[in-house]
Amino acid sequence: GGTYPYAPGYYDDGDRPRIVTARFPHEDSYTLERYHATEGYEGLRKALDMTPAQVHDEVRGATVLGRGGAGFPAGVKWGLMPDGVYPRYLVVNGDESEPGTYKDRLLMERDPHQLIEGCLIAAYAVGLSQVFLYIRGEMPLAHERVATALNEAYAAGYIGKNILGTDFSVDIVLHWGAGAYVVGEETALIESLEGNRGEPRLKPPYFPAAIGLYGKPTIVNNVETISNLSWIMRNGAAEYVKIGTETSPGTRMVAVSGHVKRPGVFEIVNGTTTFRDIIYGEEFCGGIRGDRELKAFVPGGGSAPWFLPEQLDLPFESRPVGAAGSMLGSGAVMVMDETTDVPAASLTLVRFYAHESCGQCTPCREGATWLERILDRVVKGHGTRRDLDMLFEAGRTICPDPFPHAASERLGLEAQPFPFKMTTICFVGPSAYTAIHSALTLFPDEFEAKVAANGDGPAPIPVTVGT
Ligand code: L3W
Repeated sequence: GGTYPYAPGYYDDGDRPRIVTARFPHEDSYTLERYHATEGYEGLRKALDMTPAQVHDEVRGATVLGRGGAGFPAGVKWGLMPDGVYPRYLVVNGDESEPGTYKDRLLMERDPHQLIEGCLIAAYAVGLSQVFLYIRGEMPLAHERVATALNEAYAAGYIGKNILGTDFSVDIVLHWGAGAYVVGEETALIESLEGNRGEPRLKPPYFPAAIGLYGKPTIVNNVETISNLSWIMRNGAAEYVKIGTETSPGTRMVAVSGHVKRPGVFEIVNGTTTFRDIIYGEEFCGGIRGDRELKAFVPGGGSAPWFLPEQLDLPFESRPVGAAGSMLGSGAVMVMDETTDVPAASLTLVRFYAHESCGQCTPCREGATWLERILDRVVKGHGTRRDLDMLFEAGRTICPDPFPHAASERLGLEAQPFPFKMTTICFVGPSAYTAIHSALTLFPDEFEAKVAANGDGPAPIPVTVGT
């Protein structure tokens, strides 16, 4: 266990509904004692009084959109497991590593019993008896708190054989990751759990729901998604959908970093809270540090296309590609003020993805590294105009149709439909290009200024394919 040199703040002020962070203000929010004093395990008791199908219906009715990035509804995902195939598994993805994202860590550190109760509710609903909790290796406190909570829950009869005197039995295994971003991708996580290299599997045709861990039906859900289940069982889906909007019900954990006065994690109402509220609202980030101007922001984790100040009034919605024209992925907002060196900021992101490429797909392994090297040259003032073209060319080998973003129209770019084309198995490669694509198309002058002194550079070498 231990503490962190940098502990992100969680801010509780302001009058708004709390679903997953309701216990956070208590110093001892992670203990079984506090959990019992605050309706803990009541959701499980309610679930056990219902049939599994009724519990599943309740979760389906709540439209809990997956909080890991894709926004796929949990209730629908559970229903995609083939009938009658056992054993089946629940894997909880706590391998949070998306740049700017640090919400699941707080949920594991501050309310581990809420997560465990959610696992039990899910296990009961879909008829499984084995859960794997996969926690990122760099989160020792989360690991310690979840491990302690698991031991407490076993001792109290919430986990194990004949839970609360019923014939429902579940085991929960804790697994500690070893520091690879790509293992947050669900099939790479499954490979890692099986003891293999953490490399994503091709999907489609086979999604984990049909063929997952050890070749068996497997549900992979994010920590925050599962953490909503206790509240839903206690209060009912009907109450849940009253919060937020019809397409994005409930709340969302948002982690804000960068040039704001108060970076931290906030539980916001889904679908109605705007980026302006989040960045400038007094109950959230309170504005840009030093009251400077906002230059751009990344709305949904490092993989998402960037937004400009003109997109501030868009609501935060748990949809993969909203009307907003960007993905709002993992709930991480990264804010850049007017002093930001945009090419350097995009290099920081590109470097991350290039470093984290698992190497399985050539376009990502080679392409992301090319992007990093070329951009590094540009940022250091050694690049030419040809390098800027090459960034697009190399990027297009990974992702021929980059994400649409709301600035497309303003810039005269054609909006691209989702899903975009990509030449890789998973999203790591395209994510490396997204940051560059956004930065280059939104702020071309900043790149031009870095290369102006060096001229056009060598002419492109003609390439003939297939001879
Ligand atoms: C059965 C079908 N299951 C889809 C399931 C699928 C998965 C879920 C969503 O990417 C995003 C990515 C990152 N039968 C199914 C089916 N499913 N069709 O639904 O699937 P998919 O492919 O849309 O997305 P994904 O692979 O889950 C996740 C983005 O998140 N991202 C990364 C976030 C990282 C973190 C973190 O570090 N914690 O959250 C950031 O935005 O780029 O777009 O379960 O099996 N026919």
